[in-house]
Amino acid sequence: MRKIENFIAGEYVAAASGKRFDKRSPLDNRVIASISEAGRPEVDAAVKAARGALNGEWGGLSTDQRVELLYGVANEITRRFDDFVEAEMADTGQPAHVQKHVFIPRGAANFKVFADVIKNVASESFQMATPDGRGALNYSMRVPKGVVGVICPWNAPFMLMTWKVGPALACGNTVIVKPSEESPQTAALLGEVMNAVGIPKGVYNVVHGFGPDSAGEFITQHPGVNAITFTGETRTGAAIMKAASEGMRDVSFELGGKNAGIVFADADFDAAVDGIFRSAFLNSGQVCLGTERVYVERPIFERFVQALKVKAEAVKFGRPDDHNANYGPLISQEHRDKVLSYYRKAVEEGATVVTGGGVPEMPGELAEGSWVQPTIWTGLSDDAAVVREEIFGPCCHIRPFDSENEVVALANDNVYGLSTTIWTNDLARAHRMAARVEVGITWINSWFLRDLRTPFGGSKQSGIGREGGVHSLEFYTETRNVCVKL
Ligand code: NAD
Ligand code: 6OH
Repeated sequence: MRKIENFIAGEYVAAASGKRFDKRSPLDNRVIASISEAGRPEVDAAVKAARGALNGEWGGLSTDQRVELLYGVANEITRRFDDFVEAEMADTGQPAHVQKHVFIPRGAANFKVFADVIKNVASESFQMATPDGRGALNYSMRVPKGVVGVICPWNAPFMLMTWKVGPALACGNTVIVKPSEESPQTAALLGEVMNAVGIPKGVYNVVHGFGPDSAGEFITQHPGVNAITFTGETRTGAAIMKAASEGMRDVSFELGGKNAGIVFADADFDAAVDGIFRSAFLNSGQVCLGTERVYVERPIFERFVQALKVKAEAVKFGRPDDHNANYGPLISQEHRDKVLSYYRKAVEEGATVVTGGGVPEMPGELAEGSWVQPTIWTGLSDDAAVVREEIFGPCCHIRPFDSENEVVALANDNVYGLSTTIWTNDLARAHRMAARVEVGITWINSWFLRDLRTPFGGSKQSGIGREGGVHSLEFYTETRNVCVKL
């Protein structure tokens, strides 16, 4: 069993209270780590260290020097690739191939890409006339916000955490990261990388714990934290926003979703089935961009449902490193219970269960894990809870539609607006749809294809602000104008 401590001012430290909590494996519910739970004293110490670094060596570095250090971080993550893969697999139970090909490489890229962005960003300048005829020069500079609180979820822990830490550090901030209580390991490991590369102490801090009345809330309440970036549930975002209003701290939020997948009859059928299969079931459905509502044009509806069913029934459950397996469990028993409650609710609400709806039979100790079957429903009304609320599990409801206008109305009839994936070979229709569906991110004939320079974030209750490329700079810096009388 691993012991995981907080990482403050470059040192791994246990909380003074001695409080610890357990992390259990999603595979078999065994305790795999004991984690020190930070209290207010540790959050105070982390803020102090972060402030000290800003006022010290880190704050004095040039952009080029910071960029070189961040390239170093990316390289060191790549050098320790297997350690990150192993830690993330242990926390999430998700297959090795997803960690190796998507999540951990993205962690390294998040440092490299934002180092490149900050290196290449220009600033504005204006010459102005003055009464004495000599004029003045205005120029703007980007300065860091200061100490940034980074509060993270468990579904793609390392990718989503570095997606914030990378740009925050590139912009010259210091951070206090609060990983999810369900996925503490990769954030802890990144401390070793920071020290190995020579990132000054106090730039990257990690405090472990929970949300309310624990490390998460203590960060949001701390007057020394200048801005808060958060990925997680919408109602947690609301609580954080309230806390951030004290002291007028800025927030950036990536929140929940109930994303629509839309398939037109003219789409490449096999590509659409593959795409919707991924969007509904990747990472056991625990992806904010996932599609839990699928709308399929009526002429291909039955055929589509059958084709998706075949794929859903072909998944092979097993351990992340089992080469014969390709499908993992949910993050925890608590989350499994929530997902299964929706599986029951779907039946109560009158769904036809096309496939799944329960728990797979697992051998031996795996029987104790948080496994659930990929599940497909049809036949629910548009106001069913299962069609409206985010479940965050491997499931989707499929409904037929007859026209573009109808499907736009169906897709938009939701409080969330994170992303959508639209499958069609009609180019004009694709662009019309992209303009009408109320989301932050639209994929056409693809899903989760990510260029880190592009704006990422949600509309409606799916978020506030955009991150990615120069959009991240908007959040992680203040723009200061300097006026020089000539
Ligand atoms: P969550 O909101 O329960 O927890 C996220 C983090 O917030 C955790 O670290 C938690 O400890 C902390 N937290 C909880 N209450 C807090 C409080 N009052 N103050 C401060 N911190 C608090 O979310 P989760 O269950 O970890 O993640 C799943 C959710 O995240 C889903 O809703 C999913 O859609 C969303 N998500 C969104 C995106 C996106 O980019 N939009 C990406 C991934 C996940
Ligand atoms: C949510 O589960 C996935 C979010 C993905 C990103 O934030 C990203 O940058 O690709």
